[in-house]
Amino acid sequence: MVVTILVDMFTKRRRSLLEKARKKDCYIVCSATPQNVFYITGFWGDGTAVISEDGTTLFTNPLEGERAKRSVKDCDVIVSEIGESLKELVLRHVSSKGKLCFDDIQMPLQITIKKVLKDDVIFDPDIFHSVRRIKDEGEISVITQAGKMIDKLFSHVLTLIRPKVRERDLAAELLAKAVSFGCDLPAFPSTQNPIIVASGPNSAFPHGDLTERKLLEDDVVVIDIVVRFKGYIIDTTRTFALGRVQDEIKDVYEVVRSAQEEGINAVKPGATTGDVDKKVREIVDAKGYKQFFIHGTGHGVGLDVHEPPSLKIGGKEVLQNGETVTVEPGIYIPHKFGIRIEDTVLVSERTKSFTRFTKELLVLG
Ligand SMILES: [Mn+2]
Repeated sequence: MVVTILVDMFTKRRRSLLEKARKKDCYIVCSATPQNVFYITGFWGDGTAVISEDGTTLFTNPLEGERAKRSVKDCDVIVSEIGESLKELVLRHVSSKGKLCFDDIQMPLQITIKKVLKDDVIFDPDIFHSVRRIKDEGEISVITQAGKMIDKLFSHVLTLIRPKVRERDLAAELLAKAVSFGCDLPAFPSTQNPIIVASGPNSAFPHGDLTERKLLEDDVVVIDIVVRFKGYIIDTTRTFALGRVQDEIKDVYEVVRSAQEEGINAVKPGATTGDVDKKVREIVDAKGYKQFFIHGTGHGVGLDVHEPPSLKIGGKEVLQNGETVTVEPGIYIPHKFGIRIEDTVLVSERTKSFTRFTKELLVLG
C-alpha cells in the first residue's frame, strides 16, 4: 500500500516535469543536481537522472551503484563499468530521443552533451523548482515530522541555556541531539553552521558566526536551527532571554512577535510575496524600527534552504496552495542585541506552522 503511494508520487512528479518541458518543446529532462535527482528518483548522491515518457533512468558509477539501486523508486538504474565514461553512457541514451532540457549548465557532463547535441539541448535552472515548490502529500508528511523534531530541539534548548555556557558548546549539544533524532545537517554556502547560536551583541548579526563567547546574565540569545529530515529542510528561529530583561528588549520582542504573527496570517493562496512582506514591514516600521529590519520576510524552503519564492519588498509572485515558506522578521540593534522569530509554514487556506514551540518570550537562567 505504502509502496503504491510512493510510486504514484514519483510518476506524478515525472509527469509534471515533462509537462513543463513540453512547453519548451522538450521531451527529455536531465539532471545531475543532487536535490533534483533525489526529487525524481529518491536517491541522493552522485548520478544523472534522465526523465522521459518511457520513465526515469538513473545513470551512476560503481561507487554509488548499490546504494542507488536500494534507494530509487519507480526508476531504472544503469551503472557504468569501471573506467567507462558516464558522459558517453548518458549521451548514447539521450541522443535519439528529441530535444532535451538540462537544469544546469555548469558541469562537464552538460558541456559535453551540449557540444554534441547542440541546438537539441536547452538549459533551464527553474524547471525543477517550478514543480518542486508545490509540495505533495508525501513531502508535507515528512516536513510535518521535521517540525516535531524542531519542537523537541527547542525544548532541549531550555535545558542548555544558562550563564557561562559557550555559544559553541550550546550549538554542539544541539547538533548532536539533531543527529540522534534522525536529522541530517545541511551544507549552506553563506553560513558555516546549520545552527546559529548568537548571544548578547552577537545576536545583532542576523547570521552570527559561532563564537567562544560565554552567555552572560542579561543576554538575548538567537537560535536559528536549519536541519534536513529525510531530505527536507526545516528552518526555524526562536529568541530567548536570560536574567533580568530590559524594557527595550521586551518592546522589540513584542514588535517582532506580532509582525511574525500577522505575516503568517497574511500567507495564503493568492496573496503575493510582496503582500506578506508589506504586512510584516508595516508593523515593524510603525514602531520606529524600520532601519533595523535588514532582510526579507522569508523564503521558500524544501530540498534547498532557500528556494523560490522569496518574500521580499515588492515581490510579485503569487503564493500557491502547498508551498512551504518561512516567515522570519527580525530587528537588529547594532552592538546591542537582535531578535528574530521564524517559522516554516505551509501555504493553505488555513496556513499553519510546522512548529508548535511557543513564541512567548522565555526568560531562562
Ligand atoms: Mn530562514
